[in-house]
Amino acid sequence: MARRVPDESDFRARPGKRGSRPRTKQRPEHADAVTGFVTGVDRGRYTLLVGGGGQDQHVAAGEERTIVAMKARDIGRTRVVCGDRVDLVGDVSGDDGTLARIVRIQERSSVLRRTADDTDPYERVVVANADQLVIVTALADPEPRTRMIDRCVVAAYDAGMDVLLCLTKADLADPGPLRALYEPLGVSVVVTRRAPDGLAPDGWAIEPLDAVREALAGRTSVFVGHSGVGKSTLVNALVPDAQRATGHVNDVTGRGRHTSTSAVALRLPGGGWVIDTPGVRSFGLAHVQVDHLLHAFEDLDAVAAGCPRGCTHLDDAPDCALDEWVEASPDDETRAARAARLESFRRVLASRTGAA
Ligand SMILES: Nc1nc2c(ncn2[C@@H]2O[C@H](COP(=O)(O)OP(=O)(O)OP(=O)(O)O)[C@@H](O)[C@H]2O)c(=O)[nH]1
Ligand SMILES: [Mg+2]
Repeated sequence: MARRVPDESDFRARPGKRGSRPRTKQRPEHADAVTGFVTGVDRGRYTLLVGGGGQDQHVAAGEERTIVAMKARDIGRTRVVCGDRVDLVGDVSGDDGTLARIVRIQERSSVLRRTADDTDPYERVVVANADQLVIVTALADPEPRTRMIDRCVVAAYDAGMDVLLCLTKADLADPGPLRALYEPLGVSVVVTRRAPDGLAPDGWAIEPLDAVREALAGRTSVFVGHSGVGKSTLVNALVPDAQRATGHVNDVTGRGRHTSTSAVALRLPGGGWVIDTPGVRSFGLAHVQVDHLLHAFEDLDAVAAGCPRGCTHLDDAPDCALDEWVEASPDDETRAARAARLESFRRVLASRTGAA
């Protein structure tokens, strides 16, 4: 419900009802509220973790239990998302059939946002309080799209999150070229594959997991990427009782089936959280400031310092230092990599400024 400023009618029509509608005064304090960590959201019902041994970054000490809650009217339309820490009142026992109420969202350390496309004014908060964005990209099936990766990088930098690029399905294609494209940007890269038949006891396993585990340990990481790239498969490999449903990639369209439909946070053995999210087609950046874009491309940012004043950095920009940087490549391989990076930067830039 929208907050409303009281007007004359409030006072005339309801004399004597003083104090019954504290619209602009403080809301009830809910001093007895307990803290919960949102692990899932499904049609107005929130799954939360309450209590715990005090070892977890998101869960307060106390007897750990999973409870279900709805939003109280106090917080109006504000979206509560996976990863949020909230204050809860009402029945917080977690017993079957009980429903607690979320009365407050605690301050968020980070907010990952996206818009449907670059002109969409409506920005969605995807998850809260994550410190690392894991861009899950299949090396094949579906084909990798550097544009998507670049855009996720921008969204992560904009949200103040670190980036990990996880290249899956290395059993199907060589990770070399993508590695070469992203490692110079300072993005950490891990590569996983389906283990050859016979290696895994039940016939199907993802390897190697050590580097992935190390990169995720103790942190709150959100997995994003196109449908079918293997986000849920990887989560299942990392979290033994995750039981996330996984889907197939359509042979004809090369697209996944959008198997996962809502974000879910799962605790990693040994500490830390992973948040599995539904596959997205694109990552709209309407909410990102153009000025911030270049910062997300560290290598280009340094080069662009040599651009003429007011340079747009677009294709037709005269004397843009980024073009000179490609020209000055020491060999063909470098030239190809630089040209590809510049191209993807310009694509994002052009779509943000409407020049595309
Ligand atoms: N060959 C191969 N296939 C894989 C690998 N990882 C996952 N897959 C397959 O890719 C398909 C899609 O995997 P999912 O884990 O459902 O993909 P997702 O990213 O969670 O997809 P959405 O939930 O739709 O966003 C499944 O058929 C997996 O078995 C891999 O390393 N190699
Ligand atoms: Mg999935």
